[in-house]
Amino acid sequence: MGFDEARRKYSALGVDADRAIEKLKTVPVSLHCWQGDDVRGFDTDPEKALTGGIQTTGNYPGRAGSPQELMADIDKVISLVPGQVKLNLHASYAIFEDGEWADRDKLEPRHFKKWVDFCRDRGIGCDFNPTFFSHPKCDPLTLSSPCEETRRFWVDHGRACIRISQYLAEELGKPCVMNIWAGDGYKDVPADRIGPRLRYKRSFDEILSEPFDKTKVYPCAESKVFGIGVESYTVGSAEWCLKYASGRDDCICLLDNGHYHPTELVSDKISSILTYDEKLALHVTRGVRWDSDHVVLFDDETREIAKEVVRCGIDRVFLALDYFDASINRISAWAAGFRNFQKALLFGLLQPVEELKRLQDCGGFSKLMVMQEELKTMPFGDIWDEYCRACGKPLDGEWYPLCEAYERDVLSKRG
Ligand code: RNT
Ligand code: ZN
Repeated sequence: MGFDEARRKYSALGVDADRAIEKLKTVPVSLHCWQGDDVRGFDTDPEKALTGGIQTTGNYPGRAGSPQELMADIDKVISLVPGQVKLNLHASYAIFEDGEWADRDKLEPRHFKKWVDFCRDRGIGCDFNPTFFSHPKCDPLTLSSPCEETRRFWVDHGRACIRISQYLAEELGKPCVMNIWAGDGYKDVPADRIGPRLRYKRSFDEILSEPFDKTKVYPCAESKVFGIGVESYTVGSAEWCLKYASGRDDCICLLDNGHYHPTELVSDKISSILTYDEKLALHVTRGVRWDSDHVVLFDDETREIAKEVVRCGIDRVFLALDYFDASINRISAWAAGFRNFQKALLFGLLQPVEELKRLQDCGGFSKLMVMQEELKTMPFGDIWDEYCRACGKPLDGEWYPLCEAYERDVLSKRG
């Protein structure tokens, strides 16, 4: 049908497609570096097991094994996706030079200089995450450990990460969201539930006592319901993180939509938090049974999340992706998830929000249902194509062959 005709159809509903496209171009979405190497990082033995209740499955060839390979892969992904990319780094992706190495409690901004150069050259911002997993000092607890030496090590790691986040924000001139997630918990029924939670609180307080500029660094607390090997109890539960973040002016609640019981929907939680808090952060992912990290699809819940973000204020929400699939081409997984979330955001921006609200408020529920259903089959694909064109990025049907070529020319040659 083509863009002009599609634009007319949306306009008849009171929706300005050009405005939606222009807006989406300015919305940063954080691209998680960890999809490129199965969450291994560079600061510990890459063959060690992933801990902290997360797991990658699959052994697809071509995993990035060095900073250079990971950067090349991120560049490839950036070339395949429309929109405003931001990079999301974990502390375990520190880049050491000349045989130097620093443990996590001793990390310094300079260990991320190469990443700053990478982001600056591409004009993008960078978010950051302390890494409280896959390390010998996980006992297996970290910030909630009863062992004071362990707890202190991880607090020092968190404080080092605040300094690194401040450095990233200052160097790149863009705010840095620093997300705190630790997989602390128990496989089986604990005898003491409050002790670890009290220690977790003390650790968070100590980390956030590190001075930082609140207009540049945005610390977050990410909750989880359970993880692999920690099925019975998670220290940083939903209630814990919600209470912690809402109780302070320097911490934001981060919702990962893979971290709830399967019938709980993050799309319904966004407005509850934004009733009280100015800001919210999201990890957009896809839960499947026990796994919380499948590649994001253009599915009902992803669209519903995006619609809520748009309706509540897209500028109030820090958006990040969080999935890792090692069973398919990693670049394709990465790009598909990013594109799908862009699609969902564009879909959200193309809703006739005022009219739908009016129908709800005047009790027009029959028409509301019909309209919401008919919106699903509007010529959305033509607007999406135009958005990709406007961003100078490949359309659906064009980007996957580029992935295949990269696999043939680059990934398949890796050892
Ligand atoms: C794990 C959390 C967390 C991690 C990343 C690697 O369940 O979602 O956000 O995925 O920090
Ligand atoms: Zn997450």
